[in-house]
Amino acid sequence: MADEVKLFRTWSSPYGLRVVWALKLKGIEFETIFEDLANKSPLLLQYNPVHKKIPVLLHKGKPVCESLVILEYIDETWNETYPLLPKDPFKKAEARFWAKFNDDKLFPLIRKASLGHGKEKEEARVLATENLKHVEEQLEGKKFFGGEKIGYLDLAFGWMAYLINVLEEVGGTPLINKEEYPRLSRWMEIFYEIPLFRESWPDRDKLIIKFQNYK
Ligand SMILES: N[C@@H](CCC(=O)N[C@@H](CS)C(=O)NCC(=O)O)C(=O)O
Repeated sequence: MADEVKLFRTWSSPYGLRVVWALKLKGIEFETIFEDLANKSPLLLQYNPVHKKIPVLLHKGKPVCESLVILEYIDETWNETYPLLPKDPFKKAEARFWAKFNDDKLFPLIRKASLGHGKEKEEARVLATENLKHVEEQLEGKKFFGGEKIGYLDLAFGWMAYLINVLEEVGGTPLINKEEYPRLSRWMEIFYEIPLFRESWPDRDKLIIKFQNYK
């Protein structure tokens, strides 16, 4: 393999899948190393000694950690094919802002709204539905968060296309419906059907069991 690209990830991690999608969009060949997080490999601990988390991208022997950082690394390293981030500094800042909002706020809220219990779960559900409105607004007049083509922000939000309905089912907490979130619902359908990503979707039944166990 000319460029020596390896990706440490798990079968289900949304952070790992972001990187898979970015590599596929760029047409980069890579080897996947599946980690068991209950028994992390010495290589994972060596390459990500700070957080000890997947994903890790290894490029020519050098590790890059944190999925959003990895997306930017991929975009800058293979910059002649399929741009992920906008060129315009303001649009780039906006994309980074919403990706950070997703990781710091939205995803944790949705997990709590689905997998939490009691008052904490209900409070998270209310906040999650409020915050999902911001996401819905980002799609106004656009097919993708990136505009006419999938971009960095689509990859950051990509977990929703396969995980939201699993979390809704496990938590018994409906979050997204076509009436309140028409653009986001449509985007989730389109994203899920992208032929390039089809092979990457984790098995839904396995995900249900995984999150039931969390709960
Ligand atoms: N902010 C990190 C989050 C990555 C993350 O949370 N990875 C989880 C799997 S989904 C992990 O490796 N967890 C192992 C652990 O916490 O020990 C990123 O964007 O890469």
